[in-house]
Amino acid sequence: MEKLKNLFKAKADALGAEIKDILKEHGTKKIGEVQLAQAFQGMRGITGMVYEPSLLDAQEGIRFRGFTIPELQARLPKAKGGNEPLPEGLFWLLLTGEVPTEADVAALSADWKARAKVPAHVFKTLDALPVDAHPMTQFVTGVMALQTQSQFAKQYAAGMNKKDYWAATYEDSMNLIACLPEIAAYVYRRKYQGGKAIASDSSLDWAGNFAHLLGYGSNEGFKELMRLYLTIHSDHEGGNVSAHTTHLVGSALSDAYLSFAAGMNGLAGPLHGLANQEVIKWIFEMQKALGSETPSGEQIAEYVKKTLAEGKVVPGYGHAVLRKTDPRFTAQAEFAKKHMAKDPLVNTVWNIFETVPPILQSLGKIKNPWPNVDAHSGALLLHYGMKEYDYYTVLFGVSRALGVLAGLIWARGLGFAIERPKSVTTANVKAWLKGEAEIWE
Ligand code: HAX
Repeated sequence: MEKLKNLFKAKADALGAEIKDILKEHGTKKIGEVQLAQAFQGMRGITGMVYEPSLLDAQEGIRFRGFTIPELQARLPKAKGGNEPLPEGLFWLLLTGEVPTEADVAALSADWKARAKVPAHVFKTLDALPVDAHPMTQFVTGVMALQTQSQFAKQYAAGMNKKDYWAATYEDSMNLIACLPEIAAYVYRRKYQGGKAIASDSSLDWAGNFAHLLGYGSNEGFKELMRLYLTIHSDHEGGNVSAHTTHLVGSALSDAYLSFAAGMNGLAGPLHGLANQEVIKWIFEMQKALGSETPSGEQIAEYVKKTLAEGKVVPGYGHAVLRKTDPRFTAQAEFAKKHMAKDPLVNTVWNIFETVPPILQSLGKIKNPWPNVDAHSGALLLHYGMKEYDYYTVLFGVSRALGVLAGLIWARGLGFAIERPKSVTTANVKAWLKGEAEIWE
């Protein structure tokens, strides 16, 4: 895959030179100011990092190198007979900013197939875990076991020139992405299918083969869903927990495996990626409590109020940056309208969408009452028979690799510094407010 590697290098050299000039002329220019509340409340709204693959607009949603999801669906190459974009094309776009040709995507697909060599010790490591360990624990353990293959770690130990960091990170990232479907599918087959692993099908694309490895190889609808799913979950700019963690850990020159595993531990939190399992769990609990598979709007409203009264969040709703319905929710709703418009669970998801936002809005404190990506994904997976909802975040994780590893290659390509923001203590803040001390900078 020399074309992609060389294209990235040319882009990184050009942007690196531009950044040097920008900083020389404008390096002291302020891009914001930090309020005390932001320091105490999750650094919301502080612009404090540069991340190349994607950008989130609070009103419009995610832009992958400037493209919306419908634009990706129209422009990226597709599988033969398919309508959804191939994630290989999305990765090419995230890494280079250029829309790849069909031939580029076919070559990348072939390259990942050739790199998909998971050593036996990774599976043995997974086998050492209790089978009931959470799938995200198993997934991250598999990634950590694969870290033995890191070229970056080996080359660094041998004395690598900093000019070569990007190339070693590129190789590690490509190898890791290539191996993730096998590791993720092994976790699924081990936990839910009695350990009967399936061999890769070399005729399939990355997402199609992942569907096949999971055991859905004869289901064309599920393969198409995987192509869309793995494309739209890939990236959401740099500040979210999984992307920022990968970036932060990578800034210490931890290799791609260590950095990605760290990001995945963040994705496994219920306020982030685990929300996709929480949504389905919450819907199932609601159906049970109400004694109905298709509760009415009034019944849903009562159950939402009960959830809030118990001091819990309504999973799948709200966002730290977005202030509108997530276009990733809309893309999944469109897919459902096309392929499963009468599915009762999908219709319940749509009823919840009608019911929840006004209730959350009425509380007055929630900044975004609209659904996010996780509100819809589980219903699509269940339609095709994937009922093991505690596995869903692993699917998200496989997809997220495409974005955060493209971001990591860029960070090493641009030679970004180790991240180290300043913290203060509340005692320091109190003394500063009384005029008795400086805020240390
Ligand atoms: N249900 C109930 N309360 C909610 C809520 C929801 N869906 N969303 C926000 N709130 C509450 C917050 O908990 C907070 O309450 P307190 O003041 O009592 O602490 C208040 O409303 C203000 O929060 P906010 O400023 O609107 O939201 P945050 O930026 O703090 O948090 C979250 C953003 C996504 C974490 C939040 O909306 C949430 O918890 N949503 C439910 C979980 C979820 O769907 N997470 C997935 C998000 C998308 C993602 O990362 N996917 O991977």
